[in-house]
Formats: sequence, structure tokens, C-alpha cells
Amino acid sequence: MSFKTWTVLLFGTAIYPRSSAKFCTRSYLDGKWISEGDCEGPEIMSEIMKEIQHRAEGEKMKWTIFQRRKYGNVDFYRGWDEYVKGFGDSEGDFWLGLEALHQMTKAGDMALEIKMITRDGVHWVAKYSNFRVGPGSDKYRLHVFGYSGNATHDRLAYHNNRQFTTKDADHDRRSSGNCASFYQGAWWYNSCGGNLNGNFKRTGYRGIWWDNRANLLRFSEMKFRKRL
Ligand SMILES: [Ca+2]
Repeated sequence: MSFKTWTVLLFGTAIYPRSSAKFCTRSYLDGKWISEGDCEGPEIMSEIMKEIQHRAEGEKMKWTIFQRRKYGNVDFYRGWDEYVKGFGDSEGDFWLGLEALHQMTKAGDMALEIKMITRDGVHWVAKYSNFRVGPGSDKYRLHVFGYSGNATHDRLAYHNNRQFTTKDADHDRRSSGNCASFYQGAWWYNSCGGNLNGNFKRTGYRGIWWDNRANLLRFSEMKFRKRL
């Protein structure tokens, strides 16, 4: 049988109908191939294995998008519980949720990338080689470093090591009042500062901004994947 008769049924698993009654199953688990059943020799397997390994590596390369502001039809001025669980439409504007962010980044092997477009149409990208969100017991603290990109400067350096603040849960560094209430968004606020969860339609500091409240954004997308 040719290579093309193989069928990849599940991620990392190939099942090969060698004869009408016999099957070979090979799975890629924890960095090793495991064979079950009546498998072909390595001379035929090697091409298959290469293909499946290639797919496995493709999976590892996948980005997980966790924030998007594009259409402006989802309200981001929400409370703690909603920011923990997530809200919006994964095809449009949404926030994935702090608990999911923690669970998916807690191993400490993720990189972050943020795409932004200003209202003037300038495209920015901000990349971080390290991105992790702490547990709920630590108010989903932000851990980020290793900036590169063209987004004017490393804005998240200011918010790094800060806990998350919403309008009903003040964990920011500003002693007088709540940054999420002032800015009508929610973020890992230091003593307030630019953030991507502000009001889509407002101007000034209540808008969506990165470097400067006079330079508002009309698009943002935040995503992570395993560090290469
Ligand atoms: Ca405060």
C-alpha cells in the first residue's frame, strides 16, 4: 500500500489497515512513538512518522487568541466574574477569560503577540518571549518580558507583575480609586495606564490605547503560543 492509504484519525495517531483484519496503530505520546498491532517496518514507517511529526509540530505552533477588539459591538466594561469566565464572540470581539489564561500559560513556556491598528491606520505588533498569567488566588497577576516589535515601546513593562483589576475588584496600585472604573475597562493596571480593554468608541483615556491616550486604537488582537 502506498503512503496515501494511511489515515490520520486523531492528532498524533495513525491507523493503517495492513490487511482486512490487521491494524497498526502508532501514537505520538510524550515525545515517543508507541506502536500497537501489526505494524510495517521502519522503511515505510519513516515517511509516515515524518508527516505525523510535522503535524504535531504544527499543532504546537498554533496561536490561541484570547482578546480581540474589531467590531466594537461587545461591552468590555464588565465585572470580575465575567473577566474570569470570559465573554463575547470568538469570531468577533471577545475576552477568553482569566482562568483559561492562567491554566493555559501556567507552565511558563508561552510567548505573547499583540497586533494593533491605530485609528490613523498604522499597524503595530508587540511580541513578548515570555507570557504567563498567575492563579486566581493571586488575582491573575501578569508576568511578561522579552519585548520586541514596532509598537512604539514596551507598554506592558509598566503593567508587568500587576494583578488584574475590574470595576468591582480593585487590585491596582492607585491608592485613590479604581483604574478600571476611571478607564471603563479592566486590565493588569499599575497606577492606571494604557490598556486594550477600554471603551471602543470613547476618546481620551477611556478609549483603547497603548502608548498615548491621544493615539487611540481601532483594532487589537492578543494571542499566545508555545515559545519556539
Ligand atoms: Ca485602587
